Amino acid sequence: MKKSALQKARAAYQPKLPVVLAGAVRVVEGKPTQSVADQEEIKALFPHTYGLPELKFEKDPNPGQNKPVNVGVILSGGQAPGGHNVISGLFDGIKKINRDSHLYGFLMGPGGFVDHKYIELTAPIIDEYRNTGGFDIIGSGRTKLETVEQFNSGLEILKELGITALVIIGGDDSNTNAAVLAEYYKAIGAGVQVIGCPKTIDGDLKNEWIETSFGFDTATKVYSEVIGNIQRDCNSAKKYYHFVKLMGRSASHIALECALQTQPNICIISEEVEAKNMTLQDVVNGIADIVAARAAEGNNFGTVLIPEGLIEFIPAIKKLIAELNDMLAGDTAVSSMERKDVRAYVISKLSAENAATYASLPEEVALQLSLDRDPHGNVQVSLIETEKLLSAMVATRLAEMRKEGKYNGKFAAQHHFFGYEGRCADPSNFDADYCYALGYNAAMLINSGVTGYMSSVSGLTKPSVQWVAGGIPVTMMLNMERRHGEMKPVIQKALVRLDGAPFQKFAAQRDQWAVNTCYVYPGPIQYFGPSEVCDQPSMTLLAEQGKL
Ligand code: FBP
Repeated sequence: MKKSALQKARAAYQPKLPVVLAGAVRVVEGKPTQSVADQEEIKALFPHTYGLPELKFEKDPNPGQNKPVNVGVILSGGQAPGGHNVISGLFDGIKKINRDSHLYGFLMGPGGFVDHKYIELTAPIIDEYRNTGGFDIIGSGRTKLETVEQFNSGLEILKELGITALVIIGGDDSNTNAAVLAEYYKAIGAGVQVIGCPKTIDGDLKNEWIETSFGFDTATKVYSEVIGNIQRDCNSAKKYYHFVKLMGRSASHIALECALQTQPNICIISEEVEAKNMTLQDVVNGIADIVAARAAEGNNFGTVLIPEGLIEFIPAIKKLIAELNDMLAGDTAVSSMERKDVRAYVISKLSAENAATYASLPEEVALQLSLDRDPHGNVQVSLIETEKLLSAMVATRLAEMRKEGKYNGKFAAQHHFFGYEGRCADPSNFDADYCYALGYNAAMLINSGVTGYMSSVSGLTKPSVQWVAGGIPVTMMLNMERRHGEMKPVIQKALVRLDGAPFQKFAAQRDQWAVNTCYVYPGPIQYFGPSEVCDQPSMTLLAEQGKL
């Protein structure tokens, strides 16, 4: 395979392991733990893995001989920069334990585990992928690992390959499922340990013990680079408003981080829209007011960042989507109807309140909500082009304001959606080091014989050599939530906290960024050079740890 010059140079990068992991380690047990909420229910559901202690590693002055171990690894869900380094760290870790250890990768996500599709990951394969982006070493998939049939089918291949530990690299749902699998294997005496690693660019798998999920750092740096470039273009031509939608599914962490890095004129935070019970029109009016204020200063250009999940956080639209999901699930009429008739039909079926919300939406969006459904029959909110929806509504609002004599400017919009551009970028030094440490640490957890733990590396705003390594029982992060009509144990999704330092930093400056032009141009990720340029963690993490 032909390699770029950067790829070749980057292959030689040796991730910086925390000092504590550099030699032999021994485990130090903390106190028994409790789940974050619903302790009685979680304890009843996880009798074998509930209440385990937090673990920390320290250097072992008298290391003994370790037996070889066969380990399986699965990449689950959306790609995130650094996945290959988790796997190379895991590989190096189990080889350090014993040179005769073997690593098997299940292909295309949990589906490969259930269907027995795998490869052995040998040193030459691993070396091809060190410090690279993507999940292509074994592929990823979104099959949910949740039934006993799947667990038993997977166990067959584990037994066949002599695998006694499985590492699942995934987000909140995949790690919840990892906890259920760990409990099941322990309960039936399968002799298989299950260890999770926190992955997702969305940044919504974090809590007191897991400071960040991997991939967030690199993805947001890539998006911020491009937003910075757009801002420079915008400030040069001074003739466009750029509406930029940013991936991140529900939570607005990505948009917030990019705003802190680039200082756009406007950044919408879905969690704030929900907390203030805003309507879509309120959001639009807020943007239009800023456009008008800028126009009054002669500035007919600007940037607007929009989180992917915005629509679902607007309370009125959330209610509408819930009713549409129920209504359309059993409805075959809509899909066979002519497009021109859909709107009136849907309005006739909805409750008065939701019909009014639906009627207020632009034609295209209303149709998207009615016609595009996923295999479960749910509305596919992520397909809605919020950036175009908002700019069209802002244009309408500005026309009204012009008539009222409140606006006298020009408004021309450009639209962008950034998501896939950042999910497979070569990991930043932060993610390269963090991921390698997570994988290596997972190997140390396996060597300590534990199950139902998430690999935890903390102290992340310090230089990587000073990071602390250990394990957190996944049951500790669980609470009960309603999913598809049933109460289920799940890891709490971390949304943007309006009382948190990252949002507070943003809120304190946004009025100034709105009217004045305070753009910051972060430039591309740097892999070689001074540490202050190459090794900075995200501003979210710095703010959360009181260092911004
Ligand atoms: P994960 O939670 O699986 O890490 O998803 C990350 C993500 O990139 C989201 O930001 C986005 O909404 C989703 O995946 C898109 O996934 P897909 O490409 O499978 O539609």
